[in-house]
Amino acid sequence: MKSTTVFSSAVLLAACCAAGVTQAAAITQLSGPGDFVAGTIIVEDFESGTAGSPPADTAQFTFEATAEVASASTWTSNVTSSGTRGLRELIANEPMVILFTTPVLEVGATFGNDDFNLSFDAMLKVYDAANNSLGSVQVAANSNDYADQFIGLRSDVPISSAAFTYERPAAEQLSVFIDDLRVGLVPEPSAAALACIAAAGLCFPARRRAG
Ligand SMILES: [Ca+2]
Ligand SMILES: [Ca+2]
Ligand SMILES: [Ca+2]
Repeated sequence: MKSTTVFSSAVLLAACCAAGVTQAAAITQLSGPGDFVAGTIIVEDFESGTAGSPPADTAQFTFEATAEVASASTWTSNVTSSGTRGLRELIANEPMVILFTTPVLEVGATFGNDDFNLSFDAMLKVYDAANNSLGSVQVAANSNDYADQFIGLRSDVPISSAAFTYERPAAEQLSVFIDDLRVGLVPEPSAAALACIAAAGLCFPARRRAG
């Protein structure tokens, strides 16, 4: 049984190498904010910004120069998941890229500005610290022009940046609009684990004695 497993793994590895497959993260799509399980969750609701002005970077989030705080009354028929404002990408056809100061394992947001008569997917793509793609998820926009849908994911590899984008050319010139940007941080080692690492010379002899 064991030799069969080893053989299968070897065959799989050889097949992957032959096909040039890059090892990507395991990505799980999240259906809403309630799916987040991280111990530390940070949410930006964009309510402290001024509509029509660039958002202020926060301790966790760095925004692009082409991002602006946007009024829901202008961009999403006055419907968004919090308050009266969200974040809009100024350049149509461009993704909304957000950098994370502390790496995360979960990311998501409400999206909208999905005007009538257009049928397209919203996409969320995530990247590691070296800007390698870790994977993506997509959601079909309901095209009611409300920011009333969620897109999010969980990765088993730390995420350093995320890009929200609309499928082109189907989305034509629609600007990406997001609200309630939510991330779940990579858990820090527990105090007990840190103490054990710091005192490894003490921990391991103790384990041997116990065994
Ligand atoms: Ca709109
Ligand atoms: Ca808001
Ligand atoms: Ca919508």
